[in-house]
Amino acid sequence: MSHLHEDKHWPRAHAWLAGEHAYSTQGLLRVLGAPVTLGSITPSRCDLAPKAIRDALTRFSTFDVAHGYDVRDLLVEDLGDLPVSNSSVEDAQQPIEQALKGAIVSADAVVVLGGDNAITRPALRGLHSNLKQCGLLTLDAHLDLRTLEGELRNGNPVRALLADGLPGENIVQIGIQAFANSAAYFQIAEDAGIDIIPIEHVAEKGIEIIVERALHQLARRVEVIYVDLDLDVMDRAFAPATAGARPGGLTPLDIRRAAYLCGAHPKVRVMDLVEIDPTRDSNDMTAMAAGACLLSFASGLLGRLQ
Ligand SMILES: [Mn+2]
Repeated sequence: MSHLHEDKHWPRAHAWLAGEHAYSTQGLLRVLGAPVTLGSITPSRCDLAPKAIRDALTRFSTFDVAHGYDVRDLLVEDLGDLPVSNSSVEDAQQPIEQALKGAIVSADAVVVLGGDNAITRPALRGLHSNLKQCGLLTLDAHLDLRTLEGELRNGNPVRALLADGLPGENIVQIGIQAFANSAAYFQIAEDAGIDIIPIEHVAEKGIEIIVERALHQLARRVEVIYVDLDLDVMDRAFAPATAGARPGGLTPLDIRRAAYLCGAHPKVRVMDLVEIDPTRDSNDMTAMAAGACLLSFASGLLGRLQ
């Protein structure tokens, strides 16, 4: 990164992720890459996303002005990427589940860098042995409840988790888009007791109230919460690197605020960032939005630890 102007008074977020931190630190955040790409219904290069997100952090500082936290006060350990970029989703299940089981031990939280949305099922399964004690909060344009006839894909991780025994009442889905889901799959959600919050409701109430309510609702039922942040929940204008984003979605600021609140909540143990194909990105805007969410989650975690 020698082309970047270096200023010792302006520490960069990529250096923090690489291990540079304040003299004394609090807590532990682990970061794990899961570059699965073969689950994508639209052929993708989501395997390139972990590197694109890490690279995007060269453009960010470590200081969150709004909350007064510097993420350099939080210890972070980057575990690197799992060797799953050429694996089928089926073959990637075990390595991702096992890696999550290891990563969560003695860490306050883990951020998983996808990869396509197929990583959410094994990552959540690695979080807790009893799915009845797990909550799932998705920020996603899609229900991800497609049929399990055929293969595990990025379109059916939530359906697979229901089949695994995750109770529908333990799932809240925020940002679901019109004309991006079918009536048949919406009926599956209804029958399972999943709480669906369409994008229109988020626009009306504001993202912070919606996320706070969802976390509160889940926290009453479960011990741990998994957050699946599919970047396609953003407006298509902000998320060119995702195949599935629709016109009329969330802004980068909305998802960053959501990530802060998730980081701050004591029961949130994992957040994933999925569906970025850097070869489709424009001006790195989707990768930068994801990088900002990683940093805001870390800032929220500092808030949690105070
Ligand atoms: Mn999704």
